[in-house]
Amino acid sequence: MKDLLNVSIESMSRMQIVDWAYTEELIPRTYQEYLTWVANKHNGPLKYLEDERKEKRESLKNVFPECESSLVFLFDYRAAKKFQQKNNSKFNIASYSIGFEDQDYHSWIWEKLDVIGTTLKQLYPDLEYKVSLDIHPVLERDMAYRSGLGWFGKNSMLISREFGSYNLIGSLLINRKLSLNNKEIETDHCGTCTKCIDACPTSAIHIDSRTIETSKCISTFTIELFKDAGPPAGYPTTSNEVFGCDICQEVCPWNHKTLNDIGEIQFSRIVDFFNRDLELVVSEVSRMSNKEYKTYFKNTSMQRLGKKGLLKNLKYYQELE
Ligand code: B12
Ligand code: SF4
Ligand code: SF4
Repeated sequence: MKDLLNVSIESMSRMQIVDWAYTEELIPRTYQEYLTWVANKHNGPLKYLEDERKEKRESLKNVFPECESSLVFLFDYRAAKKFQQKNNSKFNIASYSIGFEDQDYHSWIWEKLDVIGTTLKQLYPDLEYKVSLDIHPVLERDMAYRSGLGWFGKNSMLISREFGSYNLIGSLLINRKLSLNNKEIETDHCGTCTKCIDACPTSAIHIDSRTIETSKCISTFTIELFKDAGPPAGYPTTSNEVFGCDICQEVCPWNHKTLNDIGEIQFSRIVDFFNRDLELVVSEVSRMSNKEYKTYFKNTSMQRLGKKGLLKNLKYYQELE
């Protein structure tokens, strides 16, 4: 197993994996906190977090009955953030959306996890695995936490001491135990800092519970809501968020030093698209048919939002002009 992982380290960095860990804990350490969050209605419009899938999040066995252990990986998009900081775009989009060659991260990361799973199967012919990445009822930040990859920041992001929070979490649920050691659980390193809470334009962060009130979060409004039910107070922003929001990560000291350590991506078609005057962006999106929009943004994170959803977000900046 160790040999396989040594061989894989090089290919892991090509997969933008900056850290990974192993855990045999199948039950989230913060399931009760999640239940409290739902009881307080902080899931807002995201109903899938309160329906019958709520109980499923109590154990990985509910998602993959044979599960005995899991490998949890952090997929890095710091190079995208660095690129955006250097090439000040007129409109801001979440860095993850350009961090994987402009591709929707679900397909990009899924493919990489599948490669790792297939490689593991060569070593253990009886091994079965299931990829866990957003779509299953799994508390993924908790998986990363209980495997020792980081702590829950006050902004609710999983933060790694070495790599910050500009990373996505993807896991393999495995039907057997592997002879691997656990990392130690990371302790809290937020201390008395409140930068993320002070910077959030819509006051979406609850300081006591380290959770987000989803209905106030710009990320919900700009990515998850396709119809316009009105934006949270504080949107539109002075920094022009039109798809997702990274503000509570941008101000986090744990993301500052770690950005110095890396290079940047060279190009992003999506950033180019949004680096124009508002009028031009709106007229180009408006003249596309729905089909043309889907073709233009095919395999990117913007595809799911759709033409209507994007125009809904842009409308609030038009109203400012
Ligand atoms: C729903 C969802 C959202 C919602 C709600 C976010 C939220 N904070 O709950 C919205 C649409 C707002 C959202 C936004 C974003 N998301 Co999101 N989202 C999810 C999703 C699908 C489920 C999260 C969930 O279950 N939330 C319920 C809350 C209660 O759980 P939680 O956030 O994990 O919080 C835990 C801790 O806060 C802890 N806890 C609670 N109380 C307390 C108290 C104390 C004292 C302590 C120590 C801990 C603690 O328990 C909770 C349960 O485990 C996950 C993928 C997944 N399946 O897990 C991605 C995920 C969390 N999102 C992710 C990302 C990248 C984002 C954005 C950065 C995207 C963007 N740029 O716009 C923003 C960040 C906003 C933010 N600050 O959280 C990543 C986070 C990676 C990381 N390093 O943390 C995930 C893991 C996706 C992935 N595969 O990588 N997201
Ligand atoms: S993602 Fe933006 S709106 Fe949501 S909590 Fe963070 S700063 Fe606030
Ligand atoms: S900005 Fe400060 S309080 Fe917020 S997550 Fe980062 S270290 Fe923690």
